[in-house]
Amino acid sequence: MSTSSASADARTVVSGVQKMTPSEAFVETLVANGVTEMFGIMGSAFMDAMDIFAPAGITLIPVVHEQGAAHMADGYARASGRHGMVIGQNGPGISNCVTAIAAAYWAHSPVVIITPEAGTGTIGLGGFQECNQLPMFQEFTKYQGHVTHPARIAEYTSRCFERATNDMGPTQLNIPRDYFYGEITCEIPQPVELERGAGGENALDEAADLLAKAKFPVILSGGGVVMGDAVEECKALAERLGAPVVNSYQHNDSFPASHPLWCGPLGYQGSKAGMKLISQADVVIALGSRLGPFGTLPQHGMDYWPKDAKIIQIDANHKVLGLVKKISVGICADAGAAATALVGRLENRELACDATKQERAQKIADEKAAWEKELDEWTHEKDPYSLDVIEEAKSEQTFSGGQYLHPRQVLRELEKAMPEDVMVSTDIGNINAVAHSYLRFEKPRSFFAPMSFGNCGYALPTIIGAKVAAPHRPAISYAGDGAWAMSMVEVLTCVRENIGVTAVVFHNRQWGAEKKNQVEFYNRRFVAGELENPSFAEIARSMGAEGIVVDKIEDVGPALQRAIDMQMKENKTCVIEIMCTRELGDPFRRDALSKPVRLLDKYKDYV
Ligand SMILES: Cc1ncc(C[n+]2csc(CCOP(=O)(O)OP(=O)(O)O)c2C)c(N)n1
Ligand SMILES: [Mg+2]
Repeated sequence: MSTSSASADARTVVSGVQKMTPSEAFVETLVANGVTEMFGIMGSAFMDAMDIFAPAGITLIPVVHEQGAAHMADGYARASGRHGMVIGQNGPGISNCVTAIAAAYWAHSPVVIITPEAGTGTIGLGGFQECNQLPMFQEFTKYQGHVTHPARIAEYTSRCFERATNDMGPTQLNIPRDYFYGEITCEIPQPVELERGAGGENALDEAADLLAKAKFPVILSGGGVVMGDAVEECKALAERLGAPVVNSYQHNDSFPASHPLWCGPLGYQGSKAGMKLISQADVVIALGSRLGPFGTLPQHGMDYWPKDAKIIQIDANHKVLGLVKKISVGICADAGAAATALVGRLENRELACDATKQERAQKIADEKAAWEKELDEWTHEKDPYSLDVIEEAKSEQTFSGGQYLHPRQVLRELEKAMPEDVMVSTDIGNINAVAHSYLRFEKPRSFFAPMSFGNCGYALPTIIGAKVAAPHRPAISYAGDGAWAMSMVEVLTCVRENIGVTAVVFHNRQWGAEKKNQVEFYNRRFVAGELENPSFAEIARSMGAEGIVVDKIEDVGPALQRAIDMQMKENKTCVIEIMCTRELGDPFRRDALSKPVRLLDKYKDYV
């Protein structure tokens, strides 16, 4: 990767009102906001600005497909906390980004997408690559700055940066391509940072009173704890209360897994220990969480959400307070500042739960031990479909002459072999979902899952962006064979740009997650679910990366170790293709599917 070794001069922003071109004003505003890398594919629409990226200390990392670029910007933002940048050619280059910007929106990532558009002289005439680029993103952006005059380009650019971090989500900067040219007089705005604070005094007092009376308080640590760098503050609150801490869905990195109070994630394929403990809560502190509807669905046959508990919800976005779950107190605040304010209010106070701190600690330890034991013993899925395909697999050989492996065993082996300080991205799919039970982290900004938009093809480009932001950290992506094929072209980006990542592909020859719905609800009538693939390790090698096929359980850990060595020592990308049986964990959308009803005679057998 060609990282910017920009001189101090390149990074010094011009000050005061000056004459410059709009391209210069745009690029200087990028510098003022700390931009050093952007992802995208070049195009004539912004070539005048791109031409001066290098002397400004900005590297444009060229990708294979713009969806990849926008996911990379998301991964970059999630790993670093800084803005993630994506740019592309007007029309198709920009429309290619829509899915990934939607994903970034639901990950609350401060991504700025630069969308150069058709020139003002021809807009509306149906010219080349002309389309209205604002409606495409209006659902998935916090702000859309459309440059209305070349002299205002710096102002709009700057506002996009501010809104992306202050409103926590992608923003769009739409620039008619002719507005890069000319001569303007302007001043480059200095970024304005928002200090969120601890929330209203009354709400904090009320919350502290609830906590003082609580007998079994539980903390749900959400994405706000990750984004607000508030793990230490969350820990202090948890320790004062002796409260179990569960991670909100897909935020497994919101509390250190080695901490005695950590109980694992809620939601789909989450931790039974966490679910059992939160079900006993009389007060829940949702710290930095919107309490998204998918994240607290029943799981493992347990409807664990404590319906009678008092809920204290703390979030930086006031619009999510009480939106999904009924709450007793809502606090609009920075997660860390609010947690600290609560600890302060509880400091010299006798709490109802103080008397049972030991007892509760024991209960937490027991539940965790029971869950670990269950995971150790849960070597394969046990539903009738899975048992059938496991039986079938016994008489089959993989293309490399080995055996198909049980996904759960593979996931446990990967967990054991995880390097320190690892970053992991996951995709959407059955094995990736089951992986939630096995992905544990010590620090925030380590886990990047596709969140609520839930698009297949997320993991590889996202981890590439994360790796660019944090080159010193090992970076691993997980994907099923279906999702992998959607995104694997970006291996070329890794090879071309010398970015080393490790990609684990669970090769089970099917669109498994959706097939499991056909098993549970459609009497195993499989439609369009089978995938006969070539070897993904071989494809990786032909792209110039490394590839390892794993078809023996004892090879899983060593393969990961080898790939991480390649990544960290040689910047080399390696695809680990793990041959898995077709067995499948619990289905995704039990909440949204029901057994089919057919009224027409013609379809009567399809029930
Ligand atoms: C872009 C996109 N298309 C389709 C889906 C629907 N979908 C969800 S999971 C899934 C199957 C994933 O298969 P694979 O990646 O092979 O993983 P597996 O379930 O087999 O482990 C599909 C098609 C989706 N979430 N995103
Ligand atoms: Mg699959």
